[in-house]
Amino acid sequence: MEALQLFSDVLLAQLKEGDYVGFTFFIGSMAMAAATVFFFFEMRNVEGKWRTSLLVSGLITFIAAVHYFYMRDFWATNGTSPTSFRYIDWILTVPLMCVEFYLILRAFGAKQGLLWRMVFWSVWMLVAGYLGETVFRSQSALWGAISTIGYAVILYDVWAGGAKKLASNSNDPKLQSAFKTLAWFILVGWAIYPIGYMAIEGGLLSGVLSVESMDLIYNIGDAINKIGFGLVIYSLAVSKTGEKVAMA
Ligand SMILES: *C/C=C(C)/C=C/C=C(C)/C=C/C1=C(C)CCCC1(C)C
Repeated sequence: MEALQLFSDVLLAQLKEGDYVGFTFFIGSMAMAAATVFFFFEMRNVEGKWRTSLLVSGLITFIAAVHYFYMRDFWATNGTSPTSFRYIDWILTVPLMCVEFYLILRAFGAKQGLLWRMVFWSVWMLVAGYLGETVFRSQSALWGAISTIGYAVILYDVWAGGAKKLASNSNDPKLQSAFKTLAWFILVGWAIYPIGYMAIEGGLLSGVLSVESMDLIYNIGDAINKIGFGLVIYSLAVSKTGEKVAMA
């Protein structure tokens, strides 16, 4: 019996009553998995090049789903932040979100340089954030500021820089409005993460937020950004496919 109990303790993630952070890890893992099935199945309902965009959306939620299953168990077992899993997930999925931008802007002459620029600064942002949460946790504010430089460059690019200029060159209102929505995701949706980060001991919001709320906030951010971002692309793909069918 004892062996059996041990077995179930190890293999089955425990969800304790009132563990709201744990709830969001469970919900997150299922939501990411369900979104993945949706994006992959819908690929056959859209035309040509939009399939690649849906594929990338599905890859983003797939990678997140796998990490959420690990993070969920890590949290349930240890009651601490699964920081490494979190950042491995982000370092794969955030550059893929940059790929989504690039795929949309390619029709307006986006060069690969735009993609690499965005990928570089997103990796910068995440590496600095990781260092601030782990190795240099007592200096998390400094590393948060270094990370924010990367975030600011990306924001500049999509709101005022090269990416924005390409999008305004287009005469396609559907594309422009999808681009605009994605730019809002980066401005508002991505800003959720630094709020969670500031809950670290000694961080700017540590007096207001408990350190556990960091994971809660990250989980909410992930659901909004990964699934929401994918849905914007999905609806663009569907409406562009409709246009093509109407023309034929
Ligand atoms: C799917 C995951 C996404 C979209 C993750 C995005 C993460 C960020 C925008 C993180 C940003 C951070 C800062 C701007 C400063 C503090 C450290 C970070 C890494 C939390």
